[in-house]
Amino acid sequence: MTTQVNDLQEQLEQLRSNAQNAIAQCQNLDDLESLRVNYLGKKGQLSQILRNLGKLGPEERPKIGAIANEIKEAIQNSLQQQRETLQTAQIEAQLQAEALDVTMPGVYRPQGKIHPLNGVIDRIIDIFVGLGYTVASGPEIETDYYNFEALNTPEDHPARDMQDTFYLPGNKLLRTHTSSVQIRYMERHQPPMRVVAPGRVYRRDTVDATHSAVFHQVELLAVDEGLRFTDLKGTIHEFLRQMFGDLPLRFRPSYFPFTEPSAEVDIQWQGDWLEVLGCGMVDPNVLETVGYDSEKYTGFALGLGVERFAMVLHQLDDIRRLYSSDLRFLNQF
Ligand code: 2NM
Repeated sequence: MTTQVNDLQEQLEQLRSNAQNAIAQCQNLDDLESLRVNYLGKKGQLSQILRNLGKLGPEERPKIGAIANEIKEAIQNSLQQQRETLQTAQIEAQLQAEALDVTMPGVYRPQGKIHPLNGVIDRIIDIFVGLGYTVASGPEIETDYYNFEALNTPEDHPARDMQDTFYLPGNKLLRTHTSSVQIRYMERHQPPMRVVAPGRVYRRDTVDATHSAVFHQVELLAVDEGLRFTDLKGTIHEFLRQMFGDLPLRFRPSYFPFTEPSAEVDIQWQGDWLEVLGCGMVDPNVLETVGYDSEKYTGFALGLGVERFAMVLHQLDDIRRLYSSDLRFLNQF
């Protein structure tokens, strides 16, 4: 064997040993790639050694070539092995860093919810919307005209008494019912019309377990040709059935200045008759006041107190609970 052969063989062995040491000590994938380029790349150390292959005789060349191939493979294997080791370590580290302790206590996030009164209003409105009604609203500060006069409420009617109404400076008042919204709606729309008006109303009542000076009403109005009391009855039956289920109900004759005939409706609830709403055929005077032809059109209307419904549905014994903003109470709904 020539010295040249021995020389090359030695250089190759040295290269293998250097490369494998460097690879074993390499701690990241970028550096590892640099090592690959340095040892095995086109201008790498192995190529440089093999440049001297030409100086060898024809029978020595294949021998060194075989050794070079073996060493190249060995370095490639070491690179691959170290690459896998580093990749595994990288994934392990990432898993470690992103680990979640699913047994840790959660973070308290207070969450708002619908107030029971609004929940009841939503349910009522949903039923009437399902029956084809449009939702309307109007001002809480009203004039005598919209709250009383247009509603056929004579000057001497008890509802106009100073005791019931909050009067404001400048001939204004706080609406005592949402019927004022119906008048405003009729002024701007022609029959046939179906409208439902939820909202806050005000009465000068002494506050106790069943009375509040501020409460909520839903009033409903339909005006069309040929509407009769049976249409009103059917509407009420369907509404109360959806609201309370199949309960016995009864209509009692009553009086409201804006309806004739008028009735109050009771449901049988836990053994007692319980009044839930007032209703009637809209007085022709009301229709004429907004410019409708009362010979051609008839209307029916109803009004209900939302707090009453909420108290029945949620078994409350004191209306004031609904306004107390006591979270221990509100969180139950
Ligand atoms: C009620 C009872 C009966 C009512 C009447 C009207 C209007 F504007 F059409 F005349 N709106 N609501 C009405 C009728 C309200 O509440 C107990």
